[in-house]
Amino acid sequence: MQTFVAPMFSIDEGSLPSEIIGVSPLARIYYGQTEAGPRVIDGVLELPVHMVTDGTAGFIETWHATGNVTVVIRGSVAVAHDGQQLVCAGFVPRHGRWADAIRQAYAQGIALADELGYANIFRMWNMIGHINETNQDGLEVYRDFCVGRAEAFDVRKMIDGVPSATGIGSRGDGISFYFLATRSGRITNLENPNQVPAFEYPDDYGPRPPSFARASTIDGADKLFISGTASILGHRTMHVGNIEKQLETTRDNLQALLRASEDDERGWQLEHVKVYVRHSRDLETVRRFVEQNLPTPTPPVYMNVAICRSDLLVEIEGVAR
Ligand code: 3EB
Repeated sequence: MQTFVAPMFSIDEGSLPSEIIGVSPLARIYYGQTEAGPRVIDGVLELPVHMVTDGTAGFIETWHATGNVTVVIRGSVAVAHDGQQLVCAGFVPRHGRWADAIRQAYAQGIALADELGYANIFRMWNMIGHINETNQDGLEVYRDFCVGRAEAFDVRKMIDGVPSATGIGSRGDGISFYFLATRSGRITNLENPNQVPAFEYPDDYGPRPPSFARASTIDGADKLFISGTASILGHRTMHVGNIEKQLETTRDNLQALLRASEDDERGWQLEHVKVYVRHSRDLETVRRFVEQNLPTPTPPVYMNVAICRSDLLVEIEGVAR
């Protein structure tokens, strides 16, 4: 019988992180100043994502393995797995239209994860260059991306829902993504009672709604993975142009998710947050607010990037335990 071990990660600024003794990591995501396809260096899956500018420090997000790691590359995606958990990383270079290329890359990753026996995809990150610009048909790049991702998830949605996610601007030109899956842990998704589920947004926000859940837990794992969360109530952006108010609504939405678990006794506590800020002039305000309102045992990381809706000024994701 397999026991499930919670996915563990660490964040290290600048230098290489210390690894868990004796086990090489599952994957390293380099949050830095370049973007490229997934690569394997010394047997470790790496994905460089362009999320950092001069004003903010880069960091390496390491996903720790629980046993021997196998890496498989197929087409534009690569996966690393250890018998219990899997990381899939992909990169799609700039296109005039995105949907087909995104559907193909995602479908390839999902198929590979399925084949290897990691059917439970519970968390994904999508870092999208030129996210608020339009494609060659005049459709916003984010909306174009959402079409391809939705098509790739169409088959799976009927089985076990969509994963929690971040869909955010990058400083690059292409679209970088990675997702996490488990072999044995059953996934439970949570929604925020104050927000329309993203996969049910009306078509004012694009031809296909964004395919993601607000938060996910995994049976046996002591973690709550919270999606990118912003100043949205119902399906509408609140407090356009007001960073302080957007921060308050974002905090309230995060807190609603920490309380949304049916397991009332549980009492989730935020362990780590990643913070995305549209305008560099808001960085200090955001830092102060996050320190006072969303304290975590590990320091938050801040990125100055665009956000999927052009009226959103800030977005915050988290992991709780
Ligand atoms: C929102 O709540 C804000 O497309 O994967 C947050 C998290 C957002 C993930 C995604 C988008 C995504 O709709 C935007």
